[in-house]
Amino acid sequence: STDKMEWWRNDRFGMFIHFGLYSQCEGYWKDESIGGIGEWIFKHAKIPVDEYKELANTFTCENMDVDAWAKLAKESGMKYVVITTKHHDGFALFHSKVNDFNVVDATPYSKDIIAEFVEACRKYDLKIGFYYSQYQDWSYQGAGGNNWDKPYAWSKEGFKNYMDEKALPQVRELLTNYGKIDMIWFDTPGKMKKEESEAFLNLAKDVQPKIIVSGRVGNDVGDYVQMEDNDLPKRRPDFDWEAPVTMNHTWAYKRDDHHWKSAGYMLWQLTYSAAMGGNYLLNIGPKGDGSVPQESVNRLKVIGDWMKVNSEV
Ligand code: JFZ
Repeated sequence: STDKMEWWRNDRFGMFIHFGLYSQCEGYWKDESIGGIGEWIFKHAKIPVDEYKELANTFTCENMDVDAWAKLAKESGMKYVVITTKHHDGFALFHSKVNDFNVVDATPYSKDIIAEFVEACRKYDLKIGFYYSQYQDWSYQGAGGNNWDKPYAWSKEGFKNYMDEKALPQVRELLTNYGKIDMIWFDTPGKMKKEESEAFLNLAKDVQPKIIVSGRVGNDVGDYVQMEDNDLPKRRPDFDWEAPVTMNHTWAYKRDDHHWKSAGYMLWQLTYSAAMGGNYLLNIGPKGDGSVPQESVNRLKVIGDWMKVNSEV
């Protein structure tokens, strides 16, 4: 059918951006190196919620240039972007009227990064995807994933309250205030029930009828399948799929992670994904100041040069 998936099946290559308060930590908490992926430091270092929230006070983004992020995606041959509007820590990169743990109300930067980025994406004609952690929210009492810090623990009633008071209203804000949005990238559905996944799906489709909803909205109600992170299928699947992939071993920036994939390997992954009928969503993790690691820029330059020669532009 000539459906809303058409552009997505044609474009095949996107940029994932993991950026938030955690980016400032670079994998360290109080001079101690913390294991695991960078955006999970809140959890992995067992940081008390109030202390974690203080990271907002230093979020100045002094070397951030969202136009440069979008330009980098464009010049790399990418056709769409997916940015973390709110990751599991609960901090929003956009202005939210329903929760003040957001970039405008809580940080010295005080401007809506999502609004700025959306504008840049339109300038470079990139399709726009919003990552939103609908289940896990480690700074909101009762939300998913909260099991180390008792007062914040997940509960049935707590989760309903979180959905009604924060998650659904924020998804509505995201899909109402920024014009046409092409994709919403939900993640880690955890213990969500089918009705709950459907509440997110239905809201998204009500506000943006042509939006593509990721499979991790949960309970198999999304529009396509997200492969396990960094995993490519052995055989050609008979469904729409996308592989989210890191350039090293973390999504958010970690200063000590030097295990970079080569540009050649990533080009192989991209072409292999396209040949297998799927999309390749390649991640960058800007540093806490907003600048893109040089290692990522260098690799994307090689990929972009190859794309210019080998694809129709
Ligand atoms: C999730 C997040 O927890 C992580 O921080 C990052 O944003 C990543 C893109 O998504 O992590 C996952 C989600 C699903 C799987 C693995 C990691 N999976 O299905 O294998």
